[in-house]
Amino acid sequence: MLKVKILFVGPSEVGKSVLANFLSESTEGIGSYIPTQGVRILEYEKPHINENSKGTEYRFELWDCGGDPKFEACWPALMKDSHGVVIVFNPDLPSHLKEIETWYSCFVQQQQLLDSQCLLIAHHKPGSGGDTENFTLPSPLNRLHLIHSSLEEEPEDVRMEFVKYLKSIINWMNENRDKEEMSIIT
Ligand SMILES: Nc1nc2c(ncn2[C@@H]2O[C@H](COP(=O)(O)OP(=O)(O)OP(=O)(O)O)[C@@H](O)[C@H]2O)c(=O)[nH]1
Ligand SMILES: [Mg+2]
Repeated sequence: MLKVKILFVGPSEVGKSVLANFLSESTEGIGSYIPTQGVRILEYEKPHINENSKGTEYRFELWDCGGDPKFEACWPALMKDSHGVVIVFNPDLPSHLKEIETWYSCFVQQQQLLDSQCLLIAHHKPGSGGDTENFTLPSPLNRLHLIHSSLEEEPEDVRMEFVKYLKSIINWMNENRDKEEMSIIT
């Protein structure tokens, strides 16, 4: 059983916990805002992702991190051995475009993860402004895979895109393992 560790990071109150609950099929509903203290670790069982030719099984952990800068001291511990980073932001707030650059730099670049291991989610809370799909991300964020999430309108789109992302992470892990095996026998 291989553990796959995926971090959810980004500014506070954007909906990281709501999304992580939804994607991990937690029964917790959406209530009033409770800031995440440090981190919550959610187990995510997704049996049909586990099918691959080698019969390897995967256990996913979603690490839902608190966005408050006061937890910065915990970040190095959270980042350790992570396989993927999901950055969630609010597309209605122009300041977030700048802010997510910092999250990207700290959690992806400084950790030397590949851009393909990072997923950007523009999370639309209900009742938010309509014209928010037309923003442009500054470089280097424009190289990243960006998806929009709207749990009230298109919940299954988000789920499908997230599963695609997890599959790409697993493919990458498998390739790495194959390379390691090759380097041992050659
Ligand atoms: N109805 C609805 N409310 C949402 C949605 N996303 C976020 N909210 C509201 O926004 C609040 C904050 O969302 P959280 O998921 O707790 O925010 P967070 O990013 O985890 O915040 P921190 O833990 O402080 O970093 C929630 O308590 C909800 O009230 C959504 O898709 N639908
Ligand atoms: Mg939270």
